[in-house]
Amino acid sequence: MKTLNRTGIALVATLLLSVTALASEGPPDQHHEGSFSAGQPGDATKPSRIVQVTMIESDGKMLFLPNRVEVKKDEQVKFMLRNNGELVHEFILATTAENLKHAESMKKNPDMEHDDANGKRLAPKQTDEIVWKFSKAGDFEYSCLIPGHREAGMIGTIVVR
Ligand SMILES: [Cu+2]
Repeated sequence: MKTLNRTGIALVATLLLSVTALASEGPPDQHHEGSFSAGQPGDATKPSRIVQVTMIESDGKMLFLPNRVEVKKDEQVKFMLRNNGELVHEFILATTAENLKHAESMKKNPDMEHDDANGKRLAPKQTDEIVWKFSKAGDFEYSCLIPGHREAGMIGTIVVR
């Protein structure tokens, strides 16, 4: 019986190892790897323009204040984030196309955690910050990708010229 148990444990351990190996050999999860669609992570030792962004809930809507930010190409911005709502919210900086794709995958996995250079998840009353260098010109956005929140109004536009 003891031998059998040991064999069983060894089998489970082997299976776990194979699963882990498969997971790490799979294609990289796009939003957690390498390049970012809206520019690049900033350098906190260099000067940044401060932009305060507050997350609020009001009359059934969920909003970012402000919901539009204009940036000069190659400008570095420090987003000072504050969640003033009663719910958890996110701030994910990307192109609209990337955020929509990401939102689809969050519908399948709503508890997906974000602690990427281009995104933060904030508990109610929590503050956080993101330093970002807008090295690409174009139209970008910040959005909360928790299912239903983007639809409720949590989108902000970023114009980089
Ligand atoms: Cu939200």
